[in-house]
Amino acid sequence: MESGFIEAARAAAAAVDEGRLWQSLMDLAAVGARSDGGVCRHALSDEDIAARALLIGWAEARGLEVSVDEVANLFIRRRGRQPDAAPVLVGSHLDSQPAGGKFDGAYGVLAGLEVLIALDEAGVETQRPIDIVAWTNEEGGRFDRSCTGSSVWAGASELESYLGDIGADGVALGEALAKTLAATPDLARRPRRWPAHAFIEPHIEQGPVLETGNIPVAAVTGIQGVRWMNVEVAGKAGHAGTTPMAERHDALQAALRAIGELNTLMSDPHDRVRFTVGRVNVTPNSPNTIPEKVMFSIDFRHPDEAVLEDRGGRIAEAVKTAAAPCRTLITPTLTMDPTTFPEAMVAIIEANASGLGIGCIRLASGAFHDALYAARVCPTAMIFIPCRNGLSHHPDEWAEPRHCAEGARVLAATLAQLADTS
Ligand code: HGY
Ligand code: MN
Ligand code: MN
Repeated sequence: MESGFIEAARAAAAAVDEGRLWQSLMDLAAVGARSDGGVCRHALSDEDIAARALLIGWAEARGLEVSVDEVANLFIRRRGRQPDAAPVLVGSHLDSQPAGGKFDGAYGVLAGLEVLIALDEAGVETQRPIDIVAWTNEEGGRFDRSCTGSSVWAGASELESYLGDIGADGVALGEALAKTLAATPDLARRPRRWPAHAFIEPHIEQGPVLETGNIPVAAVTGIQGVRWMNVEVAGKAGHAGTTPMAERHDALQAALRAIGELNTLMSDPHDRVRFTVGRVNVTPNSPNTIPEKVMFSIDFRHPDEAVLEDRGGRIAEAVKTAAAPCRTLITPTLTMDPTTFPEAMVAIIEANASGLGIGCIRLASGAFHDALYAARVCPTAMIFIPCRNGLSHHPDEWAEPRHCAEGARVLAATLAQLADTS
């Protein structure tokens, strides 16, 4: 790296302000705050709209240019010397799990903002623009599918295919999207497709490795594959007191048999398979009516595509056999293959951490992120920071202020470098 860059990268990293970054994280966490210290900020909800308004206010106060696209992905631009050059993107998501934490998603967006402010304060001018992005509906906690904004932006799916998704609150995604866009009528609109030079997603690890090893930062090498699906089990309602057990088609008992069979299918002595049934809906959900219908979710993950294909391909038959004579219907809702980030991108993060004297290891991600889709469009990688006990998707999710700042310093140097490469 030429010396001029090194000075710029160091200056940008040095200008990262731990207290300012922490305050922005705490201010954002107040939007959708839960009484137990967590956050509930569903995608395209009033809380999401309020979080966007807070971020837009901060950005505009710094003279940054804010825009939005048709799927409500929010962009905040810091201009470069070449205004029309493909930008370097940095960001994550503002939406949270229903009982989520202060840092999942929020850290990636706000570390990006802190770096743009630090670049200004350090007087660093970059060739390329740098765009912060807050992707719409990464979590999928409200609507059945996740990574809506990044998958549409990457061309992996069409916006129209999401509009009819009905949220857990009965509201269609299209309606919630229209309401969110209507809340920022004056924002410039981005077209559906445009070139990007690179994307970096800063995120808490959501696992124990960095904290256990007392390591401040990870250069993330890739993300394991994911298979989400919804299973519907159809039985026959009836009176709990009068219907003989031998004559019942109890959808919940059938679902329990199916889940038991799936636990056997997904058993793994090496503990690398991740299999979760996180949502179960029972209809009519009355204590004295035999369940007529059950919907349960499947979240199946593994780093090896062959395992995903093999075991994922056996789910339908296992469910059908175990639930009989109840009928079953399986609907895939998310299919992401394992992704490896380009070596050059991972190496840039490592080199900048080393240049700043910040410890860094390479680590694969067990959680999925919008970076999975961005990687289809441009060279992509992630920066992880530790989180307490590896806990996430939980109100007690926590990251230390110094780790947030160290991750942002590595991000500052990395973005300064990427925004100056042709
Ligand atoms: O589920 C995930 O892996 C991500 O945290 N939304
Ligand atoms: Mn996340
Ligand atoms: Mn998450």
